[in-house]
Amino acid sequence: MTDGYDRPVIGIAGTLDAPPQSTPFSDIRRDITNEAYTRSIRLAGGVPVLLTVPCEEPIVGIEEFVSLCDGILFPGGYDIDPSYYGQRRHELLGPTDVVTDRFQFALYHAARIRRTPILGICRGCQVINVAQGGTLWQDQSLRPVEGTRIEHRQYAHPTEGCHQAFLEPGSQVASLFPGPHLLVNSLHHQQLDEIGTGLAVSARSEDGGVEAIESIDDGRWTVGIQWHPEAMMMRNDMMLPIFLQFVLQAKNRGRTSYGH
Ligand SMILES: [Mn+2]
Repeated sequence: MTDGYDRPVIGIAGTLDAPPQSTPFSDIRRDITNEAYTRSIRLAGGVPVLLTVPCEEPIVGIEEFVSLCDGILFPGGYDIDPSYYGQRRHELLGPTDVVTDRFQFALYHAARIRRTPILGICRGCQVINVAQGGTLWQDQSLRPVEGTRIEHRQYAHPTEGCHQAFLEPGSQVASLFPGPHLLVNSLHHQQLDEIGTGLAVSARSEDGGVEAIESIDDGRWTVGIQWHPEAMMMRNDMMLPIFLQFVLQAKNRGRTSYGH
């Protein structure tokens, strides 16, 4: 048998979500991910596992989760409670869930201490920025734009590119792609505002919105993508380099760095 059982284990941070209409357990939420994330990780050579949201307080088991994983993915989801970045709730804020927030921030900080490679997508990109001390525009309409504003809520065609992301030369994200810009999908109503400590912007949209961030010079591979590469992967492999690099980083720097 040629299988060496050496595929990196990629933990996907869980999300508590409303149960479907069909279930009799109507008061019991589901702890979810979706097949676009798991399929993208598998196509890149990783083994995805769901890290379920602890509901007790104080939460336990975070260290065990991080020990199990070579890399951790923070997926799309609901808005982050703005108290995490020192703001009151704006009327345009969407639904939030404090239990998921509490878990994901604890998981993020534990993973950073362990130097575990981190990929954040959409809300996950926002989790990275807020965890590093950055802030968000609670709705895209609140961000001042010079010139033509792009509609970033393109929910009708979730797997299709709809606007360009201009890649910052020399950035890790730019190094994954051959050209200076990428056509990306856009399914977000919030945007990054102030960028957190130790992070740099690695892509912007035509209207100046932040579309990707990454950690700088601290030896940790932490990348946030505001678009949804996993959903675009349902259509073609254009976004595969993001997942290949994440899984490679996980393989090289995951559990082997235990104790550093
Ligand atoms: Mn966008």
